[in-house]
Amino acid sequence: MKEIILKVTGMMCEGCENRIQNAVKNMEGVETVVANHQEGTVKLSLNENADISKIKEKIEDIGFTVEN
Ligand SMILES: [Cu+2]
Repeated sequence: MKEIILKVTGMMCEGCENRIQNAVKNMEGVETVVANHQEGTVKLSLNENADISKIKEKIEDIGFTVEN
């Protein structure tokens, strides 16, 4: 298992955190996802089935910007 911290801009509140968490939590290979709008981070625990680029795309598709 791998821990990844994405820098994500555009989150303003808990609603934004929930939007990201709900969009990502059932994706292939995602064990846990915790978004924090104050830090501007999305912390992911991923197993070997995860495709990080797809996860980033998903976050961008719903209106946020992934910086790393
Ligand atoms: Cu919000």
